Amino acid sequence: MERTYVMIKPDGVQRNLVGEIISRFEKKGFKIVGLKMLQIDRAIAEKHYAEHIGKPFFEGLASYITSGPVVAMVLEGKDVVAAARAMNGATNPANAGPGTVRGDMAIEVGRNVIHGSDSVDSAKREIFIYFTEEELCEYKKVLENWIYE
Ligand code: IDP
Ligand code: MG
Repeated sequence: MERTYVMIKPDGVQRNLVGEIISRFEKKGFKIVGLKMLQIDRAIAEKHYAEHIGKPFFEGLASYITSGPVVAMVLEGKDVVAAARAMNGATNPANAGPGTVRGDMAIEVGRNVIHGSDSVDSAKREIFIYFTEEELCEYKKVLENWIYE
């Protein structure tokens, strides 16, 4: 089973969207295997968004992502990396379809509520920026036979 890193950004926490967003992933059938709240500091922001350092939006992104607590989670399931990205919607909420988190809950790219890893490799890297192996839970859920054939 694949794992991905999903994070509700500070605007999502401030706007009381935590429960609704987590609920979407639960309803879909994905399993939460790691969950915590934390406040990102500058060093973690630079690590997470290393590929964007130097871009015109990076300083705005760094101050946004460090501006308040985030909710960090690891989700597990079949093809969950691509599925979570699809559920999050396009980076710019203006282009995100209805039914997606960004399409339904955000307006501007600089306040787009949620993060999801863009590949299996990114997921592995990002998960271990935020979690240790010991913080991730391996467990069975009784509904698995009703979610997977
Ligand atoms: P992603 O979050 O969909 O993977 P990326 O291109 O990796 O999108 O950008 C990371 C984050 O940086 C975005 O989610 C958004 O918060 C922010 N961002 C990206 N492009 C812009 C921009 O043009 N203006 C402001 N913020 C941006
Ligand atoms: Mg990205």
